[in-house]
Amino acid sequence: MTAAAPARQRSKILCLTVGVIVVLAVSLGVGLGVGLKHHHAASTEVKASNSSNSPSNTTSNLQALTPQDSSSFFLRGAAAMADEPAQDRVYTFVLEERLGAPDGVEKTMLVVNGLYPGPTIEVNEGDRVIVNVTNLMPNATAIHWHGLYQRGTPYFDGTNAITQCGIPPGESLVYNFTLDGWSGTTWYHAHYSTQYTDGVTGAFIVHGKNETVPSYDAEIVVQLSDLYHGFSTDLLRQYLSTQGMTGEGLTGVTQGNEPVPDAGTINGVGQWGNSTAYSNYTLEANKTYRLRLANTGSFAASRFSVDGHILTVIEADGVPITPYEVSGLVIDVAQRYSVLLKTNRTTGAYWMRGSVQEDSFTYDEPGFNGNQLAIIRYGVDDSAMPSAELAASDPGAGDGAPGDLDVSLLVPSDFVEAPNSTISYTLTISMQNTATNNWLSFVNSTSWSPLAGQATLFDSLTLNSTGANVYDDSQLIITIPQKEVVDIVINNYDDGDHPFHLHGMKVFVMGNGAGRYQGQALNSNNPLRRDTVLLPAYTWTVLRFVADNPGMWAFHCHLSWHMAAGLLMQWSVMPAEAALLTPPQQMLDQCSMLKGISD
Ligand SMILES: *[C@@H]1O[C@H](CO)[C@@H](O)[C@H](O)[C@H]1NC(C)=O
Ligand SMILES: *[C@@H]1O[C@H](CO)[C@@H](O)[C@H](O)[C@H]1NC(C)=O
Ligand SMILES: *[C@@H]1O[C@H](CO)[C@@H](O)[C@H](O)[C@H]1NC(C)=O
Ligand SMILES: *[C@@H]1O[C@H](CO)[C@@H](O)[C@H](O)[C@H]1NC(C)=O
Ligand SMILES: *[C@@H]1O[C@H](CO)[C@@H](O)[C@H](O)[C@H]1NC(C)=O
Ligand SMILES: *[C@@H]1O[C@H](CO)[C@@H](O)[C@H](O)[C@H]1NC(C)=O
Ligand SMILES: *[C@@H]1O[C@H](CO)[C@@H](O)[C@H](O)[C@H]1NC(C)=O
Ligand SMILES: *[C@@H]1O[C@H](CO)[C@@H](O)[C@H](O)[C@H]1NC(C)=O
Ligand SMILES: *[C@@H]1O[C@H](CO)[C@@H](O)[C@H](O)[C@H]1NC(C)=O
Ligand SMILES: *[C@@H]1O[C@H](CO)[C@@H](O)[C@H](O)[C@H]1NC(C)=O
Ligand SMILES: *[C@@H]1O[C@H](CO)[C@@H](O)[C@H](O)[C@H]1NC(C)=O
Ligand SMILES: [Cu+2]
Repeated sequence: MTAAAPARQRSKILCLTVGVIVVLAVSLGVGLGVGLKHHHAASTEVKASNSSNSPSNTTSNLQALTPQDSSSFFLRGAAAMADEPAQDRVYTFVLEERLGAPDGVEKTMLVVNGLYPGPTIEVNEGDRVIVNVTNLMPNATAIHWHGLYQRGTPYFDGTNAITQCGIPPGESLVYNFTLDGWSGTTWYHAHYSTQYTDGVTGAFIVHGKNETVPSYDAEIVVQLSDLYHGFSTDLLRQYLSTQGMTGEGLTGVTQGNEPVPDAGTINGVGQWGNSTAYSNYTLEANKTYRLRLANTGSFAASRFSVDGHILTVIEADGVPITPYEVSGLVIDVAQRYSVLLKTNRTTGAYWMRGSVQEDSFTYDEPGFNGNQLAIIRYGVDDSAMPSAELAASDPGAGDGAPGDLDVSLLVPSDFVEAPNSTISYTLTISMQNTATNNWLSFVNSTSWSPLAGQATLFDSLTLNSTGANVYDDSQLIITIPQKEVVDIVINNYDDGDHPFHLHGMKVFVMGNGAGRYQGQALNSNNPLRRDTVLLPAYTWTVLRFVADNPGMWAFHCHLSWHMAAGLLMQWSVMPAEAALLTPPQQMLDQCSMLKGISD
């Protein structure tokens, strides 16, 4: 590798093809040549009168998290809510700093209503969701409702500096949107710098009017996450710096190595060191449970399994899937799956596992524990613990075990032929050290940086443009003036995997493979559709989407560190129509409040 991009200790690096090296070298040259002078720190800091910006020094003053019973993750359920008429579902969210110890180690967190994870939103398709978000944190915030279309209300997508300017400290904003054709399992999270890494996440379940999935008896939300003992903005500063994550007790760390987590959680409870607290679920024997799984983490994929039980995958990112039996499944950051679990084994207690995957780790984090556990019990006492024997056995396996999920074998159960594309754009992904010695990520040669007190949706800058343009050195925006079927051809020239998320619309996964795209055949025959797609290191992927939802839609890597380092671009879809959708005056007022405030 060149001096500009220090080699990372990943075996995958050996897979580099000569062709990719050439293109990478060219892309690095281009990237280094463009001005990076306007790259700001990753968030806009606002000093609140009674709060310090260094959370680690103020922990003693903070209130502890509100304890949360595992039973709160049981849903009311699709059947129970099926007969309820379409209605307003009203929620109050108060965001604040709290002291938590999800895995037994105390840390400063940013949470909703004192809870980690935050309260679950459970609604029917067609309902209107009204959430009054009050920000009692020292920095601004924005809440994104992951995967939802926001058709007609693009300004409620909750993406800082794109669809809103941020809710200033001490202020409130009422999000108000209707569930329009989206159903399934999703989540909400802060979309402001790396804030969600510190805890602002929660489940969002939308019961479809006519979901084509097998029947089940009850449903439970299971949120899996990696967990950092450090505060995210401290980790981010270190990650972006010249010396990188190097610190006491760490060896072999070079610039660009992402922060490695310490542990993980299952519905907010994990184990580090000698901690032995487990979230635990009492089920009934001989029933079928729908487990709605979400990886709400920031960096690591997570493998889910239940000892001794086969799982049946029936949903991916809100898309019903032809039932697919697995022993376990790896869930990439921000992706969701529903699996059916049958309580058909010998009554007892069994480990549920959320194993934090280490393949993207580039150094050894002292004390790291990726083996996160929770307990399911049926037909036994609440004090029963999983047997040592089962704990030691291969998770989810046994005679006739079907093996783990292969994402390429997922088949949507509602057959849809992908429409032919009408326009195509190629994007390249790379990460590199810059002329100013910062480690940044690039889509083509642009590294995204949020503009303080602005929202690209509210600027009419793309009204008269078409195609790709770079604004303010940091905003790569592709404008689609009228409805198109867009192909995004992505060449990932980086040595890391990136779970990319498109806001506002689902994508068809048309094809992928090693190296770069050179016209390889695509599959339009009922391809997988979802909103978050893993782009493995040194591969090409073609995604297709129907650009007919007016708004400004972020397309970005969902790893907190990569997004904060600039791995984001925007699609301005039908800007003339979007301009007619006027945000509440309150949102524009909040822009004025935040304008000019920058670190
Ligand atoms: C607020 O943002 C600043 C700048 O990124 C950061 O240093 C600080 O830790 C943040 N504070 C909180 C509580 O999020
Ligand atoms: C099971 O969960 C409850 C809270 O829901 C908790 O009080 C209890 O300690 C947990 N049991 C174990 C073995 O961790
Ligand atoms: C939202 O909550 C804040 C803080 O409690 C309150 O002041 C405000 O009136 C609420 N807004 C609405 C529209 O209810
Ligand atoms: C939500 O938006 C709808 C449609 O604009 C409006 O009629 C309704 O009054 C709003 N509700 C609240 C609580 O703001
Ligand atoms: C529900 O979906 C099934 C299977 O796709 C279909 O046969 C049926 O007509 C749908 N019903 C409604 C009311 O849409
Ligand atoms: C775990 O417990 C052992 C024995 O009490 C102790 O020596 C060790 O320091 C503890 N580990 C941690 C990480 O607290
Ligand atoms: C579950 O079903 C099996 C097979 O039908 C039966 O033998 C067993 O008694 C049932 N268990 C319970 C707790 O109902
Ligand atoms: C339990 O149900 C699964 C399907 O989820 C099935 O594959 C398995 O054979 C069943 N096991 C028993 C012991 O009936
Ligand atoms: C899509 O394109 C193919 C050939 O490229 C053509 O055969 C097919 O008819 C087109 N489909 C539609 C719906 O236009
Ligand atoms: C991004 O870069 C690639 C490779 O240089 C180029 O083919 C493509 O047109 C660029 N895309 C945009 C949107 O500028
Ligand atoms: C767009 O073009 C029209 C007509 O040329 C012009 O009047 C308008 O100011 C332009 N808008 C923007 C935002 O540039
Ligand atoms: Cu990434």
